[in-house]
Amino acid sequence: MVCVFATLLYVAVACGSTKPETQEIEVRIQLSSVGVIVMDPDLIEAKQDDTLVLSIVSEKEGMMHIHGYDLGIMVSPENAAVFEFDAATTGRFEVMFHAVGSNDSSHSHDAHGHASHKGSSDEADNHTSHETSSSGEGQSIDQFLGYLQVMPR
Ligand SMILES: [Cu+2]
Repeated sequence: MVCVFATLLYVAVACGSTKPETQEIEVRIQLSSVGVIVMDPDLIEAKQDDTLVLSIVSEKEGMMHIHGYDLGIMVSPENAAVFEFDAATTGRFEVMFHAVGSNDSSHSHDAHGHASHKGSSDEADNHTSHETSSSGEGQSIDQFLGYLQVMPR
């Protein structure tokens, strides 16, 4: 009987030490000397149900995209992006970088503001969604950065 209690106690302690944690990870997205976009670290590791807080500094403007989770984080050289999410699903997920073209996006945003002021809201919505889906044109690059790996707890 004493032995059973001891075992239960041990299990309880073991469980307590593996409860979900918050992991703060600094991620750098850089242009390497050969013009390839790399992520440091190239493997982001977590345990299931951990909360990940990624601070992302990027030398290039674009979207860091975690496939599987389908999370997109806009990153740019001007601002460090902080992105928080729960690693609820286990597995190994590709992290990609989708660069935005070198076209003047701030200008077209101003134009949108004007258009939505004048037109109906329906019209503005259509226009916006079209703009988003056309991001694959010409300049954009899709670059493999690394993996997010979430281990079972
Ligand atoms: Cu993607």
